[in-house]
Amino acid sequence: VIPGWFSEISPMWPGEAHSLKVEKILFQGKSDYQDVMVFQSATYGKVLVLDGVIQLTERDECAYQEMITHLPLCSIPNPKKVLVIGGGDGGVLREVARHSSVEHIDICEIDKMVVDVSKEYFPDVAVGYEDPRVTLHVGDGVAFLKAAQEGSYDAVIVDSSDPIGPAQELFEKPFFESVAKALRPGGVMCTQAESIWLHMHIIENIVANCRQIFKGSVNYAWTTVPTYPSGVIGFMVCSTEGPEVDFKNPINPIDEKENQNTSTPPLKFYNREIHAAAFCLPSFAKKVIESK
Ligand code: AAT
Repeated sequence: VIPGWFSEISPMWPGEAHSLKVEKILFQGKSDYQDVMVFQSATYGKVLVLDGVIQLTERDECAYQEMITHLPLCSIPNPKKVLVIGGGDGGVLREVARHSSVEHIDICEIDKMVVDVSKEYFPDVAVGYEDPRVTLHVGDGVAFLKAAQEGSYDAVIVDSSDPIGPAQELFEKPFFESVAKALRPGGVMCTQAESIWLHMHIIENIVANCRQIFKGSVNYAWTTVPTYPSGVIGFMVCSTEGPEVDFKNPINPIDEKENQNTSTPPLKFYNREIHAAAFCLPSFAKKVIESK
């Protein structure tokens, strides 16, 4: 550990730890679920850390939040009802709100402290909560989905932390079953699905489960996020049986209508080309994912 630097050490990426130089620690607390910390970094703006793991930095959050949201929402016509699991910082809400067809956004975040801290330290991210279409539910995403009305959502976005801690069940088969149930026919799910460099065993397991559960289409996509372990993160992008969804050819582009909501700054990362490219996999990952 280098004095004055934050190092992200976890058994989920043994033998390596990305470090950021700390200018100032702004918040440190312990919620019912996890340790919560915010610090000012020298080069990535403010950083939100849960249980020692980086959740977002001001500089690169756009890559993750835009991709996890627009990969599913730009792939279906007129999404109206959207559910976000996790994502207490509000960044995914900010992105969902860009879609003018959306009428209602539920978010179920387990940890109220994440919501409060984000509103205080990350106003450009938590701005998502200001949209009148948003309803916040504080609770466990697993329980929320079990109780959700069948077939009621066009899209479910699972912006979840890693499977050590409160998010563990969000990577398990029963959870994916309740996501599929809560979606309308031809509805879409996009879920945080870790790194092809570090977690092929976790990815294999998610893909195998999703192939059994999602009878529409099952895909893995990925993007670069410099402050996530290995610098990349992936998404499981699936649809239920019903109207076919071709994720690789987005039919609901956002590029042209991005400035509709003038209180939100324009997209920084997502565009049509990067959407299609996100589904191209390196050979080693392609082999494993296609064999499942
Ligand atoms: N958008 C920032 C990126 C995240 S945040 C993940 C959120 O999921 C956290 O706010 C956490 O409190 C919440 N969460 C964890 N478990 C649950 C649960 N069971 N139900 C509801 N919300 C939950 C993800 C960062 C990925 C990091 C990659 N290394």
